[in-house]
Amino acid sequence: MKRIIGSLGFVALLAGILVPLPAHAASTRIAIKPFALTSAKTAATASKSSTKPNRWEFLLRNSNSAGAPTYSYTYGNPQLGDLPLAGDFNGDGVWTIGVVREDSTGHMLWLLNNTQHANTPQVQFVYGNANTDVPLIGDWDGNGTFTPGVARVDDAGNITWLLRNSNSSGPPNITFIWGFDLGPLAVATNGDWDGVKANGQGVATINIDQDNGHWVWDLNNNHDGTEGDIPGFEYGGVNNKDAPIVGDWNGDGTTTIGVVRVWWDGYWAWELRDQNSTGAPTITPFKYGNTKTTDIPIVGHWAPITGNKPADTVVTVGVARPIHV
Ligand SMILES: [Ca+2]
Ligand SMILES: [Ca+2]
Ligand SMILES: [Ca+2]
Ligand SMILES: [Ca+2]
Repeated sequence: MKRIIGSLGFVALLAGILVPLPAHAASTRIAIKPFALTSAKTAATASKSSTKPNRWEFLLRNSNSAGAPTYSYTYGNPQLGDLPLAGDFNGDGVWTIGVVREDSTGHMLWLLNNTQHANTPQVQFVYGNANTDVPLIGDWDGNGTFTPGVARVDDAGNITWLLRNSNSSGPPNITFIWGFDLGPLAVATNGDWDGVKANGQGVATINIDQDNGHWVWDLNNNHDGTEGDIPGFEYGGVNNKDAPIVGDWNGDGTTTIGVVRVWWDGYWAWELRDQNSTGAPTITPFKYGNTKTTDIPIVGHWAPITGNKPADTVVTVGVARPIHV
């Protein structure tokens, strides 16, 4: 999987996890990798093999506020390059954990769980190419089940989105070209930006405005190549070391924007907004997770379904932390 390194070492996300877009063309591979993975690898290299991080520890909290994790458990292995992700893979309303791993043939192996705390993958399949694609997971058809997709950038920088509607190996059900990769700090993500379930989750690119260092969010609702579904806008930026993150923070059915900011003390500060537009955070900023332990921010609806709206659809915080067990 292509990932960002770059001078800022930036991350971004797939439905729940920060994953960057590849730089264009394989030729100049500006070593792209989420900084947390990079840090984990660096730490692993510097330490004895017996103490290299060999598990992701998931620390998930049922509230967008500072405090202790509601759930904590380990799954996946950073040494194998596992990229953590989260989604509702079986459509029961609860988001759970998975990882994407490069297999021996250069493809992406998806190892997903449908229950919190599961130690072994309950669903696994191969989808996408590790060397060319950025993995995404989303509810592309709006039926409530999250399934795989990839963003593939060609040599000209055009992005092809290849989305599949079932958690199994096979061809994409939806393919379209949209967006342009502006460089190694670009980000691919997805969400239900318009709150219209019938057209499912759309995709998005988030690029840096080279003049002012702000993130520019470009959201597509409808799986076609037309521009301007939601006019581009700015939120967050590299000057504050912000990593973009998206979620339905208020449970109204619409996925909106946010950033996690590296605070002076090394903690992640979450600045989440309930509208897809420029403006201030609408949720009181809070700290959760720590860059010093190389936590990767990850979000989802972790709590059991209770029959209460909007509580049943609110997306809340979490981190994946590389540890040694
Ligand atoms: Ca589920
Ligand atoms: Ca679906
Ligand atoms: Ca939609
Ligand atoms: Ca919302």
